[in-house]
Amino acid sequence: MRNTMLIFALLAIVTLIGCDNGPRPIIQTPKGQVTFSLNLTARNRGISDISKVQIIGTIGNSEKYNEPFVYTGQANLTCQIPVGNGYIFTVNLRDNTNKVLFTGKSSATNVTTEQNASVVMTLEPPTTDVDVGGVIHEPVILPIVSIAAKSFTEGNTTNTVKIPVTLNKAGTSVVTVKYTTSDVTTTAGTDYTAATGTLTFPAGTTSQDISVSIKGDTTVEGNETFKITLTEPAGATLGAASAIITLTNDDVAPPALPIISIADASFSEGDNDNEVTVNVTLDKTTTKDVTVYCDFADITAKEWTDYYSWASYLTIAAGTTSQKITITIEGNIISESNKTFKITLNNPTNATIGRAEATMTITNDDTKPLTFSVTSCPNIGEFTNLIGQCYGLNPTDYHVIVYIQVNNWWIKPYTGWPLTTIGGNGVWNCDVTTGGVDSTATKFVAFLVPATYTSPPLSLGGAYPQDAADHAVLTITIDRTQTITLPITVTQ
Ligand SMILES: [Ca+2]
Ligand SMILES: [Ca+2]
Ligand SMILES: [Ca+2]
Ligand SMILES: [Ca+2]
Repeated sequence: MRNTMLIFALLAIVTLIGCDNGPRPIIQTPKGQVTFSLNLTARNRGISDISKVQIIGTIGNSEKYNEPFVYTGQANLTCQIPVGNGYIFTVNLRDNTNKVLFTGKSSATNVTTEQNASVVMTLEPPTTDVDVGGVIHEPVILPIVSIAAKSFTEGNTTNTVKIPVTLNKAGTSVVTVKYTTSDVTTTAGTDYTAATGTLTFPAGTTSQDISVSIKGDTTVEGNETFKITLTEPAGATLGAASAIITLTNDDVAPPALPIISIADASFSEGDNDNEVTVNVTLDKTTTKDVTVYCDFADITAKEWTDYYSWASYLTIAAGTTSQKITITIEGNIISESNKTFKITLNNPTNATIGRAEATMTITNDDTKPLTFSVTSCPNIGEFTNLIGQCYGLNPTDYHVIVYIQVNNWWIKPYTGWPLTTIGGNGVWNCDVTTGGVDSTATKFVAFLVPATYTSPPLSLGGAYPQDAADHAVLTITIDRTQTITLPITVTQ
């Protein structure tokens, strides 16, 4: 049976309208806005019986909203409701005794929908005289303002970079947001100029740039970072509120200079002057010629006695890694200790010095016993010299005395200079045909004698030089009438 109080037809228009009355934290606690329109129609009867309207919103069993209104006959009742999935709201129409006349109840509604949604309300008790329904409008969601990390090549001079700040959607009104820079690994004023300000997004725009002046240089350094922070948005809410800005290094250190070095070396002395070489090396090639000054200094060896070279600049050509120093080793036959000298490198160009000093060792190779030899002997009638070799002595400590026998007379080929000196390499060389019939001599005798000995004049008649023989350390006698096999060697 129809309730006699239902003398009117109620048309409840439930409308969520946009809440664009200024910025609100929509994302965190979004709300829609509901307008109830109570429209009296021809079917309405006894509308004055309705004195209150109550709107109750629930999600599940949880009541989220409960708002009573005094009904004064207006067509529209506006209220805000929270947003949520499965939202159900109820409209109670009461009389002045607070008795519920009708209850309109919606089905579950997703109030966060981005789409406008129709809401159908079922009245209790059922009636065909009252229509209840409406539309849910999407809540107004402010744009989200964000900034993203960005990298810029530093450059070598001051330059301006632009860092975009974006809205996820265009606002319907002007959006502003403040920004400021702060150091992370950069130093403001050195790496960039600190910046602060306010960005303004005209309605309908979604991007604005922050300009920052970057102080590029040519110093080799790591990447550096600073931060930009957004604050105090107006007409928008903050999304990613800060971002790291990276200034990437674009400076490369020049390649390191090659390292120039010299290593220790040793040489067998030999018995004569002989050239040896020592390498000066680079650890890598270079595109430029490298020069370095090489100097010599005695340690136990004596320059010009045991070795010689010339201090000078040495060049290692571009693309190569070594060059030789040539040194002359002055060999002798003297048994002696190893001797050393050093080579130093200094004043390099296009290189840095690694090992600057090296010790050169002249190793002794004179180990033979006292030895006296004839290595070359002219035959009868020839005019070449009698030549020999000594070892195991200091040549300055000995002389060689040579006599020849001609027609059974012993004579000295050199009457004024009877002593033949021994060369530094032990070689001695005596002209045995200084005049007359010397080339017909049938015998030679050579005495190795101390340098302190001087042979006396031969006795008249050409007797054998017995005094020299008595002072000789070693003696070689050659009979040129016999077959001679060279060398002839005697040792002590
Ligand atoms: Ca740079
Ligand atoms: Ca730099
Ligand atoms: Ca030697
Ligand atoms: Ca020697």
